[in-house]
Amino acid sequence: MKRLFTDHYKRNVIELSGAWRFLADPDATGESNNWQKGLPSGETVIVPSVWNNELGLLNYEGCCWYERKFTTAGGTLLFEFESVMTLATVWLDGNKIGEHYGAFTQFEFIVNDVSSGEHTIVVRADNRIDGQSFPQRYTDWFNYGGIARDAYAHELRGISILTNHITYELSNDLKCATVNAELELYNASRDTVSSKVSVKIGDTSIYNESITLNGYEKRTVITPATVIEDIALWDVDAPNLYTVIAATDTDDLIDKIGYRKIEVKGGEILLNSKPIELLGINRHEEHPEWGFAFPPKLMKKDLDLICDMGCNTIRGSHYPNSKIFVDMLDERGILFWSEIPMWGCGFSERSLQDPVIFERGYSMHKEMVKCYYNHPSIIIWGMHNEIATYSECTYPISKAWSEYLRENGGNRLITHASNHPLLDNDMDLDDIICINIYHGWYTYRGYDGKLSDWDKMIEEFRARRLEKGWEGKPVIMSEFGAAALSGFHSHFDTVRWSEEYQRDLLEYTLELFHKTDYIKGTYIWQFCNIRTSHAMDINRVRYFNNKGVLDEYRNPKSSYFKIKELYHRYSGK
Ligand code: ADA
Repeated sequence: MKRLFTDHYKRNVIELSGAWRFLADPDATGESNNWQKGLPSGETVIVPSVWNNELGLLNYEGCCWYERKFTTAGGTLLFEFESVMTLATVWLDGNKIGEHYGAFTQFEFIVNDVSSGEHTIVVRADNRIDGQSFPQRYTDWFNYGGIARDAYAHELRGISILTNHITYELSNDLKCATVNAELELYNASRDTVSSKVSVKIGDTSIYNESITLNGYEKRTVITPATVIEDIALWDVDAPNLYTVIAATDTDDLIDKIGYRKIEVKGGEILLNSKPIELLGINRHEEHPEWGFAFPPKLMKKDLDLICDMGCNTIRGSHYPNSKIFVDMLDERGILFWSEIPMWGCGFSERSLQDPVIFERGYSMHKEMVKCYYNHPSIIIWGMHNEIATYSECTYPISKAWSEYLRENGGNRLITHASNHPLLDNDMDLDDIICINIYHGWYTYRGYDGKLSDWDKMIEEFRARRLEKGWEGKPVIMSEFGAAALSGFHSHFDTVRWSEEYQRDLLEYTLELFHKTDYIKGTYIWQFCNIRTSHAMDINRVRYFNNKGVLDEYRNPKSSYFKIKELYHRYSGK
């Protein structure tokens, strides 16, 4: 996995990024023509990448095939894919080894008894959208296709460590942590194997035992609780991290954790027992040249800009971001909201009742928790965005998912982003209430289409909170904003699409939210312009969502400097 640090010293990991042979399959006949055994032709592409940025393939939606060779010492191989858009089927030497649905969560397949020498791996990526796709056709981002993040083949030897989740409880004074590790072990051998298994956090050893596993046995081990004294907390101003080393005789897995506590009390969000105002922005991990195959160098640049604006948090709208980006957030003390790509307006009430949609979303939540569990920066799990939470059909979904996340997701706040706050039933299930509204840009029934609609809405929602008994739940304005075309200026503050209109709308809303007693955070829509789907033809000039405070090449619009002034003033930094 691509990390900011080395995650294996003992294990040999073969990089599968780089040159692959590539062939589009518009009729989806590749499998019946045995392409899984080898492509009949093809051109060289560089993985990770999305095919839409290749000449002639901008709007291609369908299957594409990838093939490459690699050499291994053999034995058990764990194939790891960080992101394939959207349905991935993988063959090794012509034999199918697995299939995975979902563009933004990583997956693995284990294959035993691989011979030493050269092998061929073939991947079919299929980004076609149908009635059960997740997300659906109508989304406000582009439906890219391809192997969009890195891929690896891990050579597993003897007792190997598949995952290591660190769970901890902090003492009331936040000085001690009671810690345990949950290790998923796998014996990558046909024979019974014994090995020492150890876990160390910083300088403290929390586990050191012998374990025996039968051939190819998988076992979960939960280590007994260990109390660690005098911990240095992870916080926005002091993002202290501890290295966690889990090791067996033949394998290891290195990760980082940070000790912090996030909770909600009396309508406040408390980070390490202190109230915090979330000063945030929504960000897509997207660029016109790379699409969703976003290079780490640019992630750092985006983060530099976001920090320069004075943000202390980012919403990873609308899907799990690259792991290495979340590493950067851990290192820099930026709080993160991670969610799955359930972009509501696209899901009809009928599709919300489809068990396939439910299961797809559920497994995306499970994969998100599995992959990102240890990151201290993630303080919010987002269940979904703008689904029909005014109708009764969504409650069972939100109930099941919130229960899963509460039980398995570590110390995080649970929420969903709602665009009908006065009718929403599922807010009962949330720790924080998150509202997406665009007064001053879109027109809503019962409002005048003016900026002053905000003042009305804030008072209406105050009444709704009281009526529903939600006073204990902090409210976050999770989306608001306006589009602006870079370089388009106007003397008149009513001229839409101008940089001035966007800047003034953001100033008005930010100032209003900051002084409203029950609002505890803001996520501006959005960091930069993004390419969007052709299904979104209204209001999407150039087929871009132009609500970025920077353009798609990261050049600032006027609002960038206004946000910088306001966010720095609010945080006093
Ligand atoms: C929604 C949605 C965003 C974006 C935004 C907009 O609230 O969640 O993804 O589409 O509206 O720009 O209209």
